[in-house]
Amino acid sequence: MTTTAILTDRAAIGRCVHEAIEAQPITDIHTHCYTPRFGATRYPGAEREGLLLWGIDELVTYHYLIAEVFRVVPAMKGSFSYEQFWKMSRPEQADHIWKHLFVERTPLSEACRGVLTTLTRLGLDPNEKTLEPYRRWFAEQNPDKYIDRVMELSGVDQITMTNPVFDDTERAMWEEDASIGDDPRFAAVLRIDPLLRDWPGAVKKLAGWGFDVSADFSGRTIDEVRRFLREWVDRQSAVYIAMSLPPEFRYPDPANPDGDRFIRDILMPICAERGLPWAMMIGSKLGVNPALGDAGDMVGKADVGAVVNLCRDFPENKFLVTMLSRENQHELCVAARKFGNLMVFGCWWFLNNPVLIEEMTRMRLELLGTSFIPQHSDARILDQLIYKWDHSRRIIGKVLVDKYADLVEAGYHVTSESIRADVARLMRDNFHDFLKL
Ligand code: RAT
Ligand code: ZN
Repeated sequence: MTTTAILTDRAAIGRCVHEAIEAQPITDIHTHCYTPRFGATRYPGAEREGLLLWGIDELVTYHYLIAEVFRVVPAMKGSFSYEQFWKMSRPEQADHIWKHLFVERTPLSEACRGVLTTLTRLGLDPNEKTLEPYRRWFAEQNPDKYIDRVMELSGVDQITMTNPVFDDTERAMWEEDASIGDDPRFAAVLRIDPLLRDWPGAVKKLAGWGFDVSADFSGRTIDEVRRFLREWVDRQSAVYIAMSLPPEFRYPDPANPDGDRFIRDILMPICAERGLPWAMMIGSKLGVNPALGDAGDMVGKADVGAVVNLCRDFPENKFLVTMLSRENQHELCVAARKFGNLMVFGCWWFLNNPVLIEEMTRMRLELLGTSFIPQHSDARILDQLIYKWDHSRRIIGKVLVDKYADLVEAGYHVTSESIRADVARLMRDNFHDFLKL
């Protein structure tokens, strides 16, 4: 096939899209994976000795699967309790989940299927009745080299971390040695949820860290919180600043003048000064079932109007936005048609299922052309990059084939060159270009 070949039939388009999407390196714009210097899970034994989670026990105890196991072994009076589960060691939890979700039942859910895809792509048989054979295999891997293998299998060229500065363990690691984030395979992101989710609590912490701040914004508060953000953006070499926000998030918000003030007088000026996007992940209701830990969060419909107001009122700022509710997706796409400083990204968390990825990708292509970022992995466990991208790539490819076939029918000359350029935009370039704006 020459680079300028005009593709006229669906089969040729299918082959070309498939080749392009397999060959295209992906920049994963939101994960919870870490450089090995943050410490990693250790095998045998699956002890957590740091923040980089990987291997079979972590894969099987992913919080999406913890939620699912409590559906089939519910925590009801007289039977298995949440406390019992949390008292188990990680390998015991993994054995419990494997038995109930993978051996005694067919692992049909997307989170279950993900473990199977990952094992298969690693060259392992996903039909084992116990986890021991996998544990032996993972015990032979070196986490640092294993990162390369996972990146090669998933086709990811850069993993974007999430670096919550209000997390005491992680903050201490950065303070001890800021070069901990230096690894060309990774980029850092400054995550600051408490500054909007709990302003008084965040101020208390900042005061404890030596910043001259007050919850009522008096005195030097504005300058000092700006100094805090600058210091951390620099320490982490952060590529954007991120927050997960509740469905109730509004801007402006007459009920939350502190939030408005923080955004207007602190966050927006710092992001503009440093040329950094504000990534807003909106629609997570935390801890509706606190007993489930990380698995206990819920989705709620959010207000796209808040994003519209921000994009209009701060034209010098850039906004990377994803929303958790399916019901918000259409309105968010329409908002993106109005503002070049709004980049819609990913199918977040409960939307990271084939049926919804397909629907959202189709809708975004129809409303936005290729000017969006179709997916991020949200991998919490390194190995998940393999399945999250394997599954998403296939769906994005399928939707693209349909769209190119429609163009052929409309008389347009679709070429292999333009397909490769579109795929590059979607899977990598749109993100980097947006950072450079
Ligand atoms: O998808 C997830 O694993 C969630 O628990 C969250 O991490 C979410 O993606 C977030 O970044 O807050
Ligand atoms: Zn996340």
